[in-house]
Amino acid sequence: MIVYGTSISPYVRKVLVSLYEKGVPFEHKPVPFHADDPGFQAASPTGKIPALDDDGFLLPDSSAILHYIEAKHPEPALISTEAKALGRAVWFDEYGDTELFPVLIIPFVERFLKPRLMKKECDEARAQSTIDEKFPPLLDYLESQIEGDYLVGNAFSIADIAVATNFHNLRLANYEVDAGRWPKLSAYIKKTLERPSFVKAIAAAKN
Ligand SMILES: N[C@@H](CCC(=O)N[C@@H](CS)C(=O)NCC(=O)O)C(=O)O
Repeated sequence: MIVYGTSISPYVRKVLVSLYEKGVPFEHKPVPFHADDPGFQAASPTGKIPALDDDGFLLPDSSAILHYIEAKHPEPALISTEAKALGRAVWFDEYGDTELFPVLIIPFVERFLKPRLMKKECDEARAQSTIDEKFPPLLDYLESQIEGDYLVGNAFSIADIAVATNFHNLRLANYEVDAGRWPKLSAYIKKTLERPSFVKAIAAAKN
């Protein structure tokens, strides 16, 4: 099994965390998006990362890949089959990808990606106004959804993967969730990013 995509990407990190949680061996090819690697291009029709090649079976998209991995390697379960838990897991995966990512990625792009990797100037005003104006409703909602250690029931799931992955990029942007304003979320993110699967996936970006 080959996973394409650098794990600096929150979406690629989702796939690596899932595979580490399940103990599935894989080869990691940490290509950037739109890389000209022919294997990657065949697996990713959009040029986006991640993409998967499982013995010739090609699949793009982090959510599609997570569901594929779940069906092929059901243990330990990262998606419950119980109706409500399943519904919530799919919802938070979607929420992480389409609501959190486009907003939470902005400080990372401005403060980390542009100066370090793109050799461009950071637009700090854009980063700060996003944090001040766009973050609060998203973080308020997450704070309201956390009761225990996990977003869905009593088990770690794709919901936790898809939400927490975005917060590692924020750390790289020198942003930490304010524990005074969002105490449950702050503790939850810290604990989730300390899981061995996240630690390994984060370390993979440094290779
Ligand atoms: N829905 C896709 C989104 C993947 C995605 O947008 N990846 C970004 C990197 S973080 C990318 O490849 N961007 C390049 C582009 O948008 O053309 C998934 O879940 O895998």
